[in-house]
Amino acid sequence: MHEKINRLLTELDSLTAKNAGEVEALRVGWLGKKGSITLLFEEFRQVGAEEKRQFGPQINRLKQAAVEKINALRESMESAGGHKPSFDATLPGEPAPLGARHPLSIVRSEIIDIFKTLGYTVAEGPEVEDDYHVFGALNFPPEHPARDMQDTFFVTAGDNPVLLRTHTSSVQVREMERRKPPIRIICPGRVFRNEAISARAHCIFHQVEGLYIDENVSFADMKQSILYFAREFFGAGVQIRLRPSYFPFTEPSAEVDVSCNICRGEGCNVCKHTGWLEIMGCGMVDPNVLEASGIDSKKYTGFAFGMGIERIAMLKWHVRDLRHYFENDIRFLQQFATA
Ligand code: 2NL
Repeated sequence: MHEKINRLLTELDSLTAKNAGEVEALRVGWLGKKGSITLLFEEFRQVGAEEKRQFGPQINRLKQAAVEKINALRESMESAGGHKPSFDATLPGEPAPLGARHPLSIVRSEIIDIFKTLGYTVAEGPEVEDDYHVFGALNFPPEHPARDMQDTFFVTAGDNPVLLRTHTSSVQVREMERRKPPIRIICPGRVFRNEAISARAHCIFHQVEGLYIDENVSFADMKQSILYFAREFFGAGVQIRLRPSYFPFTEPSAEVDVSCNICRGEGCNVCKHTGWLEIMGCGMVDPNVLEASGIDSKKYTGFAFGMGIERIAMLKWHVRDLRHYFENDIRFLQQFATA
């Protein structure tokens, strides 16, 4: 009996199984009704008292070892995915997380939709431009500081440099060159300025510019169009005010403020206690700009305006730092999810 127990112990040591079925076959072969260990116990019951004392502990250790070995084999099958699946295939699936539209994209669409109701159509053009379409055609004097290396990203230097557009006015110039009035366009797009990145400035940002050219287009038309836009975007209750300003491409020019919708004019830190928030620049297109693109400035007049999408989105949602728009932090972006 001693030899039998030792032989079974050695055999037990070298047991292996390739799948759950084999583990089950081993269990039956060792511990089942006719298993080696069960039969050994039957044999043990027949022996005398002296032998029982001698072999009892050994035979119990053998059975214990067999149970442990077979359990270990079964566990290794399950963790390898062999036995039962570790998931319940009848449970409903986990929904795939939905993304959200980028806040700049939401605001751009809203702005475009409002101007579409006034008959504007969207125009787009190249981000990589020549000096003429970004500056020359827009009445920038040759030595104007905006052409300076400090502001403009140059792709090539020299007499006829290639550069990244600093505003989408270049798109409007191209439209004026190839079309006859009436022209009523809205030009959204990415623009580039060589600035140090901070909470309030970035080297890439987004603009929407608008241009309306026809006979008898007046400053009053401009003011009313902008008031309509402001009330559609910020709410029917808002007021606008125009402050005199300067742009090389418009004369006269103005800065547009909208009444602060946060404090309703009471004064808060968003409007810096003025009750007003700046939303865009605008003006009557300078006759030099019309003539440069082949439009008769005696017959036609027009107005133009431009706004930064980042700034408008900051005012809409009280975004405190421009860099949020470019960092793609899911915790920021998810706040704009609609579903
Ligand atoms: C601002 C101000 C402005 C324009 C853009 C424009 C374009 C042409 C002719 C005349 Cl082709 N003007 N655009 C006019 C006034 C202001 O933008 O603060 N933008 C962020």
